[in-house]
Amino acid sequence: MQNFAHQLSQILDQKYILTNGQDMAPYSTDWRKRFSGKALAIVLPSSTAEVSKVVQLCAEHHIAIVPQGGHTGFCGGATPDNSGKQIVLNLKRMNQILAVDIANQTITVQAGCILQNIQEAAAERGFLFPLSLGAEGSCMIGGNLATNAGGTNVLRYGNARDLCLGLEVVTAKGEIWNGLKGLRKDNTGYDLRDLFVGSEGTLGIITSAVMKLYPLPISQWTTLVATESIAHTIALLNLFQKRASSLLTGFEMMTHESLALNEKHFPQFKNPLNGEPPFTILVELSDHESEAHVRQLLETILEEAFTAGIIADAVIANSLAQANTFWHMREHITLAQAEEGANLKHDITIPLSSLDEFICETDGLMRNKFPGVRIINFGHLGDGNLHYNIAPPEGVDQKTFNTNNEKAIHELIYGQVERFHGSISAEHGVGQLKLADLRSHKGDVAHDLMKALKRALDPQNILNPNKVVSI
Ligand code: FAD
Ligand code: 2HG
Ligand code: ZN
Repeated sequence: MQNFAHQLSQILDQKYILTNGQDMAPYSTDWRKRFSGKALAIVLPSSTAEVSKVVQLCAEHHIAIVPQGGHTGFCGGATPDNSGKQIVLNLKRMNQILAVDIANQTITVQAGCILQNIQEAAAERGFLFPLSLGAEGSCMIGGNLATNAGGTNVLRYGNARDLCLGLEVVTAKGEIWNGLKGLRKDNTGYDLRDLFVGSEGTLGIITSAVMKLYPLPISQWTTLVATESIAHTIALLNLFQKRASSLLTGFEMMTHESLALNEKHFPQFKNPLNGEPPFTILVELSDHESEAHVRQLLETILEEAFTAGIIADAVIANSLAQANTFWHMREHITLAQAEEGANLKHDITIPLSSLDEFICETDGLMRNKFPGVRIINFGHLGDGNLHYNIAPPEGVDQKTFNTNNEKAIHELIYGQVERFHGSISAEHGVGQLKLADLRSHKGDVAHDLMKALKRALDPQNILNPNKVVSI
């Protein structure tokens, strides 16, 4: 081990190799404080060449590597285990915007770029980089790609994978694969880019990426709408899809119970809709024509929805500040949950055609089996993606509740997900949180194929072992 430490210090300046417990602490516990571990060292490379050399050295010494970006992931993917034998390779020093190609409408960035910095760099040049999520001030594009992050614009622009045109990756042997051409069409065999996207650091280390840019919309209008049921909410979604088509850029759902928790911790976010509606829907339209055009369209659609009896109330944001408040209200639900205590997260997708039945049936089963629980159900309804999170009854100790009920609650919800042909991870990934659930969810054939890929690309099992699949 001493030899390893010495050789490591030949690759990076000693100040970028953290070994002191206090220095390592921020890199060893995730954002939710749900997972923590003990690393051998935290290594902070500044270039692809350094990443490559570190991986080669680790391969030589059979030392496992946990790639890490902003450490905001929800599934413990970026947290080391407790062995004290894994290094955490944090990419934060690789934070350069490498190029903006106006003609190709792309931006090339290093993996450690903070998502918000990429959005701002794009906006400065008149472009939209549409990936957007609550953690955008601290998550990094390498982590976004490794988890195939979703967020609030997927409905119109797709997830991280859809926005990616190329990658540079360091393999488990320490080789550098340069796939940064940024082509929109390239059918030359297996798609390596799409294999690394979503692989959560288990197949390679993403060091740079080429991402798509879009023209900035001229005008955006945000509205909050009250609905009485999920059936009405889906009718509203379909109406917006029919009338606004690609101008529909956001369709988020918040239940009354989610907003009540939000208001408990952030009283500034009071729902402006009348009468505490069961479902509050945030709809955003983005237009490239004119402000008047999109405002008129929004009003027409809302009128049609009122007449059809699909919606009960609506408030259109009358300023950018109010639109931002609506979005902050939505984004703060995650923060309110963290304030309340670590609840049980379920990041699921259900086909939209079954969503109503799923929620009615699952809510019923939950309330029956676990009386008094709070179902903090909200999410990207336009994508069929629910954050179906479970908090204990008011006043019950969170830790005790989770210890006693976590397994049974996961089983109930995942059982329902299978029954309705959904997914147990829509956007947050598998990490260590869902490692044990993956085989039964994917089925033996798919799971064995994943293991075969892992063995082929990382035969020594040094890249983020025991995350996603164990071999
Ligand atoms: P990390 O947490 O550091 O890592 C995540 C995984 O990627 C780990 O397995 C890690 O090993 C791997 N990894 C990291 N960097 C690399 C790399 N360069 N190469 C290879 N592997 C790597 N997620 C959503 O999808 N949608 C949301 O709306 C959303 N909202 C959020 C809101 C809040 C308030 C918070 C705290 C989180 C939210 N997340 C959301 C979850 C999280 O932000 C995303 O999963 C994000 O993509 C993780 O990025 P990160 O840089 O923090 O990655
Ligand atoms: C969001 O959509 C995030 O806000 C977080 O994906 C979801 O808190 C959650 O479970
Ligand atoms: Zn989400």
